[in-house]
Amino acid sequence: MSPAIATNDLPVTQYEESLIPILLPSDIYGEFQSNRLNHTPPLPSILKNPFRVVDGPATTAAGNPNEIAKLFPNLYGQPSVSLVPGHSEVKGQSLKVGVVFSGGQAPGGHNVITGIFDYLQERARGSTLYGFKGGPAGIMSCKYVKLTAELIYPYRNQGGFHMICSSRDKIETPEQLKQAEETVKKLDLDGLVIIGGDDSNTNACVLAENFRSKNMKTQVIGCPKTIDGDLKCKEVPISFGFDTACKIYSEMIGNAMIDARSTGKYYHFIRLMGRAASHITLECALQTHPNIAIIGEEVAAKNRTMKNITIYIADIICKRMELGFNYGVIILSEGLIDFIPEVKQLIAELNEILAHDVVDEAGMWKGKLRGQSRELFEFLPRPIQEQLLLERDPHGNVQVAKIETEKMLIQMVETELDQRKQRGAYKGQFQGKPHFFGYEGRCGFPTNFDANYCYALGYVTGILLHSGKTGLISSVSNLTAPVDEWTVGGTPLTSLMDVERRHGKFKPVIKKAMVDLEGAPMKKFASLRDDWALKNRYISPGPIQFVGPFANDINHTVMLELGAQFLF
Ligand code: FBP
Repeated sequence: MSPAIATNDLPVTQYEESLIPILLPSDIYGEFQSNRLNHTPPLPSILKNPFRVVDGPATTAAGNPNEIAKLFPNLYGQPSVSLVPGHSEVKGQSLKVGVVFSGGQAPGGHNVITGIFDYLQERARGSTLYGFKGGPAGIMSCKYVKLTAELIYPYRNQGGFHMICSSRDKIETPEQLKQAEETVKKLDLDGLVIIGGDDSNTNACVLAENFRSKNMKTQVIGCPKTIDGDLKCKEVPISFGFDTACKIYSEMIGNAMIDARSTGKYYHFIRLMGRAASHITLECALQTHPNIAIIGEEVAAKNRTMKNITIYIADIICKRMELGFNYGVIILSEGLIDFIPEVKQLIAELNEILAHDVVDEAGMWKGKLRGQSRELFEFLPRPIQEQLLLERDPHGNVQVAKIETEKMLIQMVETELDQRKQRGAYKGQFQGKPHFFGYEGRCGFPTNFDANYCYALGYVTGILLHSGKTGLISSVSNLTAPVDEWTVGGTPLTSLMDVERRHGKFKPVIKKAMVDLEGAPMKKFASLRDDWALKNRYISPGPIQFVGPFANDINHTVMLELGAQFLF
């Protein structure tokens, strides 16, 4: 293995010498990082040949259409668009475009930017692409960098969002909207691209509506980003980053399985990222076959209490003990806590209290909790109480990444097993090992799928802007087919919207796509989980492959949801 090389020494294969990247002198790339720069994402054939942008039928909203129509009078009802072979009416005029990362990282984000950049270079010569620094705050404070070929080059096919960084700021108040208007006017922007999750794309829609209501020329296009996989609809089969994050977590779960089996004495309780929906947990279960995977949506649908979940886990541990297995692997999503009906109720009450009251040690605020919620709050271990009271994120969400549900479950299972032991119903030695696999999965090298998907998303974003569209999220579908056959277009953001209670008020939000309990991935899991619980059917998928026979494999969720034939 050759030593890490300075980026100034990066091999320049497909770029001219003058495009050698400019990074900080301290930035060095290892052999693999440099090698990934050479991956050239293939484009779907529709994007390589002459195409036309065609409108589909008018759309409505995901929920409360009347409210959404009132809130977005200039955008509501817009048709989806798709690209079909034909002669383009789009003129090759140059564009000024700004792009921003919003929210948590998701592998592939840099390729969205390179896709937009390459489109502008190839089809809208003379265009300028600006990157807003530090997320939406960069739009409001007009902090930007002009994205050139030199600057973009070292980020091709690399993980992270560090080319321009990100944040969770919301552009919402009249003052913030005004600041955004001033920025787009100052830079004379034709287009603004928001690469984000459900909350960020809600923001994109608010901005698009605001600009259009003021007859401003700036169009706004969103891109579906989030490892959580909960920003999707018929035309947007998955958000980018999900594929990579699940493969990284699955490798780590597989390793924990081998550890459990080797030592024969630990139960690994692994909490996985996924703030609300349990798509990541479900996908990782399908990839690795743990003894238990707790799917939040099912817990809510079946009205499971914390006690029920504890007993379910303890029962399996006891049965495994009888079979001679004093070890196992249990996975759960970080959003689980918010699905347990009694905790959900407590969180809803705490949200209202945090929005309107002073929450201090004196504890007067606790008087506002209803009886059952107060009892539950007092019952929870002190660290969990404190974690539930942490400040909400700027979009009003509980910061579930900071709530150590895995530790709470270990404590509860331990107590349950101790009681069983006293009754002679359990003879094992339970040792729970808590893990949280979160941030480390959000910043890895994008899989070939995410690298290619993101590049296509970026490219189609350029097309949507060039053809005068606004208030759309770019979409790339038919993802189980070879890249050549992928289809592309744009979906109105208003068609994904509903109204929800946030920060103690009703707000328009993109409706999260939760795990469908009747969907193919869940059905597959439900049909296999009893077998996985007692027998060791562990699969250790190993690290992500970038070349070789499995390099282009797609995650189970997308394959199953799109109806592809799939062998386990
Ligand atoms: P996005 O929805 O913004 O993509 O973020 C998803 C996520 O990674 C969640 O899985 C996690 O709960 C959260 O971000 C963590 O947020 P933060 O980065 O603010 O700690």
